[in-house]
Amino acid sequence: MKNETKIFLEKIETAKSILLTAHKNLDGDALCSILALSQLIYLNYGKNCVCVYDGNIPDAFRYVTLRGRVRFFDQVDLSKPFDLAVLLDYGTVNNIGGYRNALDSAKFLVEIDHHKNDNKLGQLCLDDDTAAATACVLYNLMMDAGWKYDDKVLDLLAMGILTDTGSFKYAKDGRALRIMGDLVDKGVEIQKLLETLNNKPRKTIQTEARVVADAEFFYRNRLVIAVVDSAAYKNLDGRGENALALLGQIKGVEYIVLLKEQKENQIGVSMRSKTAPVNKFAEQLGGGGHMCAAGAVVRDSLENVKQQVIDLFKGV
Ligand SMILES: [Mn+2]
Repeated sequence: MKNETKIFLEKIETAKSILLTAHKNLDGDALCSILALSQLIYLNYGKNCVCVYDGNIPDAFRYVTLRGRVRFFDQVDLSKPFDLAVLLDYGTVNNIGGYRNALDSAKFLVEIDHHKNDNKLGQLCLDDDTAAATACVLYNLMMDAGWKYDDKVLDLLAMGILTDTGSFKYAKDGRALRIMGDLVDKGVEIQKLLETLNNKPRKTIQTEARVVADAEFFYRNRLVIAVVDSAAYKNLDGRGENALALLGQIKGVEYIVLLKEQKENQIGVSMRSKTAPVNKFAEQLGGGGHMCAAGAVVRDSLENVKQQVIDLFKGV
């Protein structure tokens, strides 16, 4: 067993109160990693963790197992310092929500992540920035610790991996697939899991379809930009993954950019690419991410941000 794992197990054993959280606006990996770890700690130590989030959880995840266990931070008493806090899948300190004080006041802070981050917050870092998902890091931890698990843990780990890798599109090596192979051998049914996500509001899908229909193409169709204005933004569920995926299916398109007017002068930028690195463009907008999936939030008007993006991709 790794030394870091040993330290983590000791901290769990002695903790009377444990807080689990992740980045703002939970995605599948963040949500499922929180829930899987809470269930592992319950199964192996009989302890109930407090699980909190800030921002939104997409409706599509409503039927994820144990979903009810994670609560909006403002509705939970976080005033008393926790013995142990675990921050999962957070990326950078900018992505931490209103529960930041509870992390700072915790007696011991552990982070479990797969994002590149030069400014780590954890006193103990169980990170692997080469892993395809935090759920992969958690699976390796579970195996290293020799923890017992149940079907819920397996489903949650599988869901985290499936959503964060875009059903393995973003897996850069075979490790995520080998982990999934083991999860399937242990009883996970991928089709059943994916079916639980087909649960989006009608207005979401119809908004995404309209956004796709109105998309604009640049640089010999290499770049496509789709825009969600503030009125349409209310209808989105998650990041507009369907719009990004549909536009990516177009012949000749390499870069897909979705601009979302979250509020006046605050534009969420989601970027995808088929093969070329896109995170370098996101970084120039003050954001970051992975090779083929990145993003940023820019405080400017929709028009200005759109022009910035067009300029940024000049020459591609
Ligand atoms: Mn992740």
